[in-house]
Amino acid sequence: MKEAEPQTIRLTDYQPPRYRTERVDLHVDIRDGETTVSSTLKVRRHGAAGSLELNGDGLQLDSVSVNGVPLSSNEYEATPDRLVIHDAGAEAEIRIVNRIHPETNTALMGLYKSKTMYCTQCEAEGFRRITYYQDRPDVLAPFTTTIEADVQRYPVLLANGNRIAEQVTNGRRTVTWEDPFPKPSYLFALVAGNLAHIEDRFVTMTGREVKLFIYSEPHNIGQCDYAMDALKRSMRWDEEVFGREYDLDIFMIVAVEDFNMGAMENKGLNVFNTSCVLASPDTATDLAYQRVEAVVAHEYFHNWSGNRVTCRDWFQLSLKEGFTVFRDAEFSADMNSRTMKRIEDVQFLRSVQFAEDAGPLAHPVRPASYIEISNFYTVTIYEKGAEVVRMLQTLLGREKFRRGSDVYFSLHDGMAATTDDFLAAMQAQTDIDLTQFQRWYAQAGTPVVSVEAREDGNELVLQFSQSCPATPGQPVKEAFHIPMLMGMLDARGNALAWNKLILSGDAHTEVREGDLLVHLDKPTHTLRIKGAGTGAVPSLLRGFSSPIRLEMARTPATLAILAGHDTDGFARWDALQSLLVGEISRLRTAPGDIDRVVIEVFRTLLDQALATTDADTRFLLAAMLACPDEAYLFESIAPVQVDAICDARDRLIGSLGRILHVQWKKLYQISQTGQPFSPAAGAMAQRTLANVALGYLAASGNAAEVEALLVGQFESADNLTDRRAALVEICAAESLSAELRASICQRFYERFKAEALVVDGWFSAQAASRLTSLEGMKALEGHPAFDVRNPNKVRALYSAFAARNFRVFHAIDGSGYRFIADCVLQLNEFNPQIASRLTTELTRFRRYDSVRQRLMRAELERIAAAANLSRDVFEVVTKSLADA
Ligand code: B3K
Ligand code: ZN
Repeated sequence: MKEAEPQTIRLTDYQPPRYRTERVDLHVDIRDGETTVSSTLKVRRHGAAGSLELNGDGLQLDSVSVNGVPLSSNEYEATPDRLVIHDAGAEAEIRIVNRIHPETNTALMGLYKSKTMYCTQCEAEGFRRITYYQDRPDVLAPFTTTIEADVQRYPVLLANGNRIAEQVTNGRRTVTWEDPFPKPSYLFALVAGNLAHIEDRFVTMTGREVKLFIYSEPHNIGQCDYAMDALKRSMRWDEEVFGREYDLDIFMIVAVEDFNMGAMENKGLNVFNTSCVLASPDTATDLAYQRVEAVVAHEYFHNWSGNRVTCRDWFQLSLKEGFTVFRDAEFSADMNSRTMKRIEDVQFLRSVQFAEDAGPLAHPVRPASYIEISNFYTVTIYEKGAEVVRMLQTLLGREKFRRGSDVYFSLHDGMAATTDDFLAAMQAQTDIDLTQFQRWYAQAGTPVVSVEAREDGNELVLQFSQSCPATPGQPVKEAFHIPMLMGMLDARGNALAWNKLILSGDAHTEVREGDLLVHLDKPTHTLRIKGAGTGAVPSLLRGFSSPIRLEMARTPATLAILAGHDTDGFARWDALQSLLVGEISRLRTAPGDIDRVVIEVFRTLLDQALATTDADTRFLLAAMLACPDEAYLFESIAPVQVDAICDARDRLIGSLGRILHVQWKKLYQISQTGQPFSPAAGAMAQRTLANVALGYLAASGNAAEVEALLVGQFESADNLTDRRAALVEICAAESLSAELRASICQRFYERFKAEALVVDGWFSAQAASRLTSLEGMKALEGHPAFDVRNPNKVRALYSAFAARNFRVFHAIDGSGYRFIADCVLQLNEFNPQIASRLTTELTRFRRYDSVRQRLMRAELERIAAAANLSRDVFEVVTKSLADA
């Protein structure tokens, strides 16, 4: 263990800081092997007399003085992790000099070296690895930062704010940056390197000109244009949709190769993982283009939701993350296909967040305690947090929601706020009482809404009941306020208008944009609908109006009506998902053919796909025709029998491929555009559809056909989406010889070995293939391109294996689990955050059979027993093991 007994931090213990920091002046002197940080802090006490306590993490103190007078040893106490000044008086100027070693900083938190450049990552608690400071989000101050470094090797020196001075003396360049906006230390950033850049400009809604820069290492600069375009679109969109204008005169993005996550919203100086900036047709898939667009927007949007209004403490993390994910999702929906974006987000939420909510690490959107805050950058805080914001928009309606957002920003500008403040700003706009809604922030777990439908004379009666499973520390849940959007179809699938139907029952309802909004706020509700006719079909949870599991017995025929006819695209997709999950579940134990209903729905959808040229429709049909992935099936079918579910899924895909072979072929052919690559939605939709067809054809053709198809696409593709889709199929195609698979892999590697991100995709395509055994994994681990110190490589190899190579990871002899546990132990030595992330792959044991449960737990126990366990990994393993 890092510290003797890791402390639990609790929301109920929150105390405001004793001292405010009014100014920060930093001087960072970068030299080979050692960097010296001099920090001048103007502090003022507001509260009772007492010591000034500053956080550190592995620091080496040189000197500390107060108001120009060096402190003697009895006036302060310093360790690498803490500096306490016993009496700093009512106001003081504190000067601290300390040394750090970025070159050996492998945790990638604080100031570290990535390839040839120096960069920082401070959220959540990395600033304390740079200098002693009150490293907490409710201490806000304007910063001035001076960086000094060798002029030849580090000609570009960047920090937050506007550049105010620059000079070169004796081969050293010194640049000073001033950030006038008070900010918490987690938003601090600096970069030093020999970087290339592209430049552009943006004129804001009030006519101010902002200079835009994207920096990267010189060999990557040709791949930054798409990110710049996305940045300008984000800036305009935030003005138009949320009324938010950018505030500084300059906005910079820097692309870094070694980065623990996607990107970071430091004020005026966003630092990005290269994977979220770089894009070119040959080196980025459509998914990567979309991710670049979304992450550029997300970090930019943080300038208001996170930076101008920040979090009071880390329990409020979802205040900025949930809201900003909601904002970036709306942006992506406006830029591309709204339905497609919603489907993708729900898919992710259901397979990853629902699993978290059902496992030992379940926590509320506003957690009540943590050991290591880095462990709380979770799908619950981000994605479920965004769903909570979306529900508020559904409840209030768009207009009032926007007013609430305006009020929130103006009331809390320049301050640190809480989720309660956000809710209060929304409450002020509506008569709906949001008191109960607050439970979405406080209670963990995914609510289940069961619906029973029956016809009673000429009425359709819907009986709703809600419940929520126990989660760690929360055995009993109180009812949530669940907004349920619904539509009605008659027995033939025609839409029925709510104003023609007569409603009664005990649920409060209102009509919203054509849908019925039902407020489910009690354990049970009854809704009676008159006038829909016999056999009418309710379309529930339209647009996925709340993050719940819907349980309702529906026949394949009913689901087929919804999938074929519903006017809500999301609901069509969702109905088909239910139909397919049901079918796969049935096929696990039934040897016979697949259900005719499924085949007929697919036949109809394929006909529709062949007939349309509309991008939105193509996206929707591509999503519908794709079989639910294993992660979602594991979430939906209990108990999880890994092999049986994977086999049943393969059987379904193979059968649909064979039975509808002619249509798949036609669809594949007409989807070949013959046009040069474009990242526009229309072309993307076409590629998506073609590659869905490719998957079915690869699963069903004879060996020669499959080889011709896959190798043909692999060779002729003019973009990475198509080439990689072929590679993925080739890696998984049992009908191809091992030699052929290996030689294609080798050719791919030879062609792209200079492109680190493409090589990442090459690693993950192999790691996720069922044909890659543990020996194969070890060979990849030993490949010269693999680098365990680079988080992107770790994710590409280990996480892809654990999260997607279901059969090998879950091998019944426990070898897959052992392999990942060994990786965790190795990573724990130098990068706790990445180690901790990988550990979570072993924590969902409860849903597997007893043999696998035992094997997974044994590996967690082995990790728990290791010496030098980081706080990050410690928290994950102990919480998981406690939840037997
Ligand atoms: N706020 C950062 C995440 C920081 C993670 C720290 N372990 C990126 C983002 O959500 O925009
Ligand atoms: Zn964020």
